[in-house]
Amino acid sequence: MLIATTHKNTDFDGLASVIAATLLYPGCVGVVPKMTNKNVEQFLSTHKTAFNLILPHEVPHDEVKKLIVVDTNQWQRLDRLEKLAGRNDLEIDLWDHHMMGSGDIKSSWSCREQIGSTVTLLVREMQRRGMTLNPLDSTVMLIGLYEDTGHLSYPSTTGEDARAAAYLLENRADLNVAAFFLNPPYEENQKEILFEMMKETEKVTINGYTIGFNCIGLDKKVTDLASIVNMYRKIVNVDALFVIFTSDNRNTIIGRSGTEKIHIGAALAGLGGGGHAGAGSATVKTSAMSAQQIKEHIVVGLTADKTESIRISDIMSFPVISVPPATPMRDVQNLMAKKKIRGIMVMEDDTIHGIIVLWDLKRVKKEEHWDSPVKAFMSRNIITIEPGVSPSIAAGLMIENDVGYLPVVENNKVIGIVTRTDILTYYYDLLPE
Ligand SMILES: [Mn+2]
Repeated sequence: MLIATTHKNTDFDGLASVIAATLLYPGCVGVVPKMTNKNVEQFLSTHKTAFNLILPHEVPHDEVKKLIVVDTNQWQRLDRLEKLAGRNDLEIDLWDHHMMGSGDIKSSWSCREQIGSTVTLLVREMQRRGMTLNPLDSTVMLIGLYEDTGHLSYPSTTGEDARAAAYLLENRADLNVAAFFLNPPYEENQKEILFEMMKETEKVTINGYTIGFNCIGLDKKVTDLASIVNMYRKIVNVDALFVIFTSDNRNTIIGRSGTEKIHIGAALAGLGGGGHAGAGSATVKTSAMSAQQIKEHIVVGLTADKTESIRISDIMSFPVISVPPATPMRDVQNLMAKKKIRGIMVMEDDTIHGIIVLWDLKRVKKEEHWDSPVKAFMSRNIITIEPGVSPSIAAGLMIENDVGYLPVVENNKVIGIVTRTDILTYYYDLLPE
């Protein structure tokens, strides 16, 4: 017997990948954990019989010759399949897009890639084989793909995800059905949690990013906390949000990030959890750590994280060309042309007076103005920056102050200059080889 299964608290990516496996492997039966996310449960209640699916207690363990695991690589996240963990004769195929954390499933074959959703990997294989799908299969796979990639908008989304989505749409995936299951209405107790979070959010700045923390006590079970956290992160407008939900004996930490620079999965790996750059979770017993300790643990981890290890000093231009304030505009123009530079600092004895850029030369309308001193045309709005800060902070300063150039100052000396172009080049990875 050949079975395919996924993690407990199954999301649509997990379910869709199981269904995809039943289509890719002839004779394969899908095993869906008993506990699934609310929207998956709702979907299964009406669609279950359309797929080749069974529940964990229905698996005849001894007959299983091959196991296909999708969307996780940990035995403990599977539902009631411990008996299979110790079997040497069991063949295991693994399909997963979780690259962080230590998986303990030893596969005979695997397809693991950093990609928006696991189902993308399986859909790609279907496309390779030239398979034709029915609208129902296409729809559930599209829901899984959209859920994990935020409709192809999360930073983890790749071209492969978009290609897979295109293939599913060509195979008549139904966007109305997808929209229905992807946007479930909020329930009363979910709203209560949201209002509770709004009362107070602690904000901490780490490496230039704003991180929000909430600690919420739960006295009853609330479904789909993750989507509440996701929504609230946008409401409070923080780069990343961690909410620690405390119930009787355990803390459930759910994190969401809006920037790849704050990797939620990595931040929660130290607490025994995991996830992606954009989303992750962890569970810690209250006897092991208080909510406050968990928060401190995350802060320390993020502070030490040097994901954005590039500093302004790495991308700035130097040495800085400067002229004294009395320099005639004609000389400034010649210097720019000769040195092929777009900006010149106006300085006297290490003191910055201003900056003159190529654009300012357009303001020279009359011929005699070329004899005027540069100080008459220079811009005096100078915002400086230190060499050790990150490009994202520099970008923020430029936007805030509407300047295109930031002199880089160390020990009161200008050691370089960073321009809008430098920042964009860095962000879009267009640095010359
Ligand atoms: Mn997934």
